[in-house]
Amino acid sequence: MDTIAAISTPLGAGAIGIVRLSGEQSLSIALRFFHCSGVSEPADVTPNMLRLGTFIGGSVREKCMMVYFRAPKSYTGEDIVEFHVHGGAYLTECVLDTLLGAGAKMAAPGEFTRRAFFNGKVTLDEAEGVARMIGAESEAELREAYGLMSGRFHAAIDELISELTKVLSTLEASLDYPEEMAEESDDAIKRAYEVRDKLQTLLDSYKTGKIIKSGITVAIVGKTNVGKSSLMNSILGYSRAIVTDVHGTTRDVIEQSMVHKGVKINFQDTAGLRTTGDLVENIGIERSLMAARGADVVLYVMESNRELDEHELSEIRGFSKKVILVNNKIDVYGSASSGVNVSAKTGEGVQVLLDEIVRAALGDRRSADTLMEERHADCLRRALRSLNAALSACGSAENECVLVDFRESIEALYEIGGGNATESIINDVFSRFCVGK
Ligand SMILES: Nc1nc2c(ncn2[C@@H]2O[C@H](COP(=O)(O)OP(=O)(O)OP(=O)(O)O)[C@@H](O)[C@H]2O)c(=O)[nH]1
Ligand SMILES: [Mg+2]
Repeated sequence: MDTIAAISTPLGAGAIGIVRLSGEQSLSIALRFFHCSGVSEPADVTPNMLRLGTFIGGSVREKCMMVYFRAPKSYTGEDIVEFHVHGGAYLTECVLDTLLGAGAKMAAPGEFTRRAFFNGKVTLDEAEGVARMIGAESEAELREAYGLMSGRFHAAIDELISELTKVLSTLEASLDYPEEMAEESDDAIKRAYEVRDKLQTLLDSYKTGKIIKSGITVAIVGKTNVGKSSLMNSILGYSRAIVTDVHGTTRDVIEQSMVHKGVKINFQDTAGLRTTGDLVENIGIERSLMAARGADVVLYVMESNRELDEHELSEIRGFSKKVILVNNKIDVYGSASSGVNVSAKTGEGVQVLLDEIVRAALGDRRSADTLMEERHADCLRRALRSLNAALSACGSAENECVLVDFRESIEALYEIGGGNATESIINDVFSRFCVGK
């Protein structure tokens, strides 16, 4: 296999830039340019140790560090060499060009991790965890990415596979001895139902996974002048939206994201709801309603001295979303008996409101695994479909068909780890990586 090379740090000025080689020729290519006392041939290089030396090649004469990881104890499972040079787009590109000129091949996006996968260093889902970790925008997303990358999620899937495999072999054996094994096969089917429930729970968590990835979308709606824009500004800690005492100040949907206790939240401030003949404002109100329908959570803001009227109640029902009633301006009007009491002016109650938003969107999901990848959800849906088909046919005459469905279910679960994933699935996974990873 070719020896590949790439710049593994972001392009641009930085303190350090890392250029990486992977493959059999890594060390011999590297030593053509790296000069360091006591090192003249590959055998002189101790693995896993940074060495200070000089990289001389092309127009580069760079004091830098080099580290060698000997196969198979490396990220890719192959020989790897990294040069840690001064960061800088031009400098790192010169180093890379020099290595490419010496026979290394430019790495494709994700090719280092792809090699790690083919060398059995990571499973496909663990590799996806690596990509997710690199792209994580919040602590919650990072936590789930670690769950994937560390193999915790994989272990949970493996357990389900092994359970279903046991069920399958019991049922296979019982084909030949149906009467003697009646009790065992009943027991196996019971266990298959348990697996089915676990699959369903995992699949249900995908909704949460998607929210963790993209953030909780929160639409702030309510009548004009109740303090929606003030609330958004108070939450963000700066004046993002225009605030005046004129009714109908906000016209467009104003979006801004922030992170609360490790969870990304995307706020949308909207035009106040009222009947008006103003063409522009009416378009704004239409957009407010659309935002409310599309959000994960709706904050329905009103002044704390008011109760919801019939019209508002039916409007809220129409959102068919999780709605949190927010009573604003408690600094003037005092607290109300239901909903969350806040003052956008003083900031009172805002942290409680943020906690409430996270709870409403994600519930209590401390211990369970959360499904994060569409590919995994697709595999689980297929596994579940086949398992359901198998279970509903159990007991009927066509036992062979039941076994086929059980096998299909197991196959779909195997696909998560990449064991039997097709070339195009694997290509798709790695195409989402950056070059150099
Ligand atoms: N005392 C007090 N005044 C507030 C509070 N929140 C908002 N206001 C005032 O209420 C008025 C309207 O505030 P906005 O934030 O513009 O209200 P809005 O709901 O965005 O209004 P529209 O954009 O017109 O729909 C402004 O004069 C704010 O200063 C609060 O918590 N306490
Ligand atoms: Mg406003």
